[in-house]
Amino acid sequence: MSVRRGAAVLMCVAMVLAALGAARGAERTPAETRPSQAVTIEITAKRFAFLPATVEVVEGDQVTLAVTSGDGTHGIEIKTLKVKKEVPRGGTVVTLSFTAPAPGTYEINCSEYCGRGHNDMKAALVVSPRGQ
Ligand SMILES: [Cu+2]
Repeated sequence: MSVRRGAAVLMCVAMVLAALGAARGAERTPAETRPSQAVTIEITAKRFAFLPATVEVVEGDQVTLAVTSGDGTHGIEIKTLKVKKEVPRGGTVVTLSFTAPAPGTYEINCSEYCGRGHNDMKAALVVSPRGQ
């Protein structure tokens, strides 16, 4: 086999593999994905908890947390996602927006010292896989 011919054969193999890959990708789309959604979840921060304590979203969703304080100043932070906002006293709504990351559980914590229970003031962001 000449070098040239060998190259042509390799090219054909590559093209067939690429076509197979594309076909497989197309098959997978309807079963495993649904369109991402914009979701807004209201959260109240109050000494020393967040309500709800579990926030459930789906991977890839455009999530907005609308947070208000039920008493003094708090903060809301999801360290893994590098998002953080202060939540002032007086009921002002603070929004925190992000794209829901890979499935798993992420800790939400209070980022402003608010008293004795501050270190225990946590909630969970639970991200489930798409298409379920
Ligand atoms: Cu706090």
